[in-house]
Amino acid sequence: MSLFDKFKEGLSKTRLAVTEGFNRVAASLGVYDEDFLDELEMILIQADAGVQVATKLTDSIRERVRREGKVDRGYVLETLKRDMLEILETKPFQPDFKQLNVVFVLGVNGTGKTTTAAKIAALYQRQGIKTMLAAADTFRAAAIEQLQTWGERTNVPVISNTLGSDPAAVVFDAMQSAKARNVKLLIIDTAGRLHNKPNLMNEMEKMHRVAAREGEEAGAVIHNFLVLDATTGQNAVIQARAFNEVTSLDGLIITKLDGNAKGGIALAVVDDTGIPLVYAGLGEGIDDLAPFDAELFVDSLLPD
Ligand SMILES: Nc1nc2c(ncn2[C@@H]2O[C@H](COP(=O)(O)OP(=O)(O)OP(=O)(O)O)[C@@H](O)[C@H]2O)c(=O)[nH]1
Ligand SMILES: [Mg+2]
Repeated sequence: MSLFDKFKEGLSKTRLAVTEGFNRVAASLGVYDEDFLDELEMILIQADAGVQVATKLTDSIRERVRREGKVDRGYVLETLKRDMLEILETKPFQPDFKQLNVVFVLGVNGTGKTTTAAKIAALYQRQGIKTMLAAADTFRAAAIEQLQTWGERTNVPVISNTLGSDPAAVVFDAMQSAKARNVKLLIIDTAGRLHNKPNLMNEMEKMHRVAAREGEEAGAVIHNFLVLDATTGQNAVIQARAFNEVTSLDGLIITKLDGNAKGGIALAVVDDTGIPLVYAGLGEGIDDLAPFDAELFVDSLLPD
C-alpha cells in the first residue's frame, strides 16, 4: 500500500465528512459565495479543525468573494490546500544514526503511547537501525508486559524493571545497555501523566536528567514526542500546550485518526503550538503508523 493510500484509508471518515459536506453544500447553494463559506467553516469545525483554523482558512477565500461576489470551485480547493499546507509545514523525524538517539514517548493516559513506541521501533528495526525499547511505565503491571509482547513480535529488545520501580532507574539501565550494545535508537515508553499533576511531571524531568547525563559522553540526542489521541478533539490542543510548557517538545504524534471524523485536529494543534507533526497513527496494527506528510494528509482530506 502506498503512503497516500494509507493516509486516505486511515482518514476515510474525516475525508467522507469533509468531502460530502463540501459537495452537499455546493450542490444546494449552486455557488461558492459567502453563504457557502459560512457552511464550509462549520464543516471544518465539525472535523475538529477548531474555530481559529476554520476562520483563518475561510477568511482568506472570503476576501476575494467580497470583491467578486463568488469564486469557482477550483479556487476554493486550491486556496484551502495552500493554506492548510502553510499551517502544517512539517519537520520530519530524520535523526542522525551515527550516534544514539533517545526518543521519549509522552502523553496523558490511553493516548496510544505504548503502541506508538512499538510501532516506531518496528519501523526503524526493519530499516536495519539498531533499536531498543525501554518500559519506563512502571506504574501499571500490564504496561510492562504489553511492551515486552510488542518487543518479542518485532524482535526489538526491551529493557524493563519490576512494577513500582523508579522509572528513572529504567532509563538509567536502558542508557547503559544502549551504549554497550551500540544501539542507535532507544525508545522510552512512559506512563500516562496529567500535566496538572506535579509529581508526575517531576518524574518526567528526572527521567530527562538521567538520559541527558548518561548520554552526554556518547553525544546522544534526545527527542521528546507527545502522543495525542484524535478522538479527544480540542482537548488535544490543551494537552500539547501544557506539556510544551514543562518540557520542550520536538514533535507531535496524533493517533487514532482512523475510525472517526476528527482528523482536523491535526490542523488545530499545529496551528496553536507550532510544534511539527512527526507521525500519524492510522490503526491498531504495528504497521499502522505513517511519517506525517502534510501534502498527503491534505489531499486525503479534501475533495478531488
Ligand atoms: N484505532 C487506533 N487505535 C489505536 C491507535 N494507537 C493506539 N491505539 C489503541 O489505543 C489503545 C491504547 O493504546 P496504548 O498504546 O496502550 O495507550 P497508552 O497511551 O500507552 O496507554 P496508558 O499506558 O494506559 O497511558 C489500544 O487499544 C491501542 O490499540 C491508532 O492509531 N488507531
Ligand atoms: Mg502505555
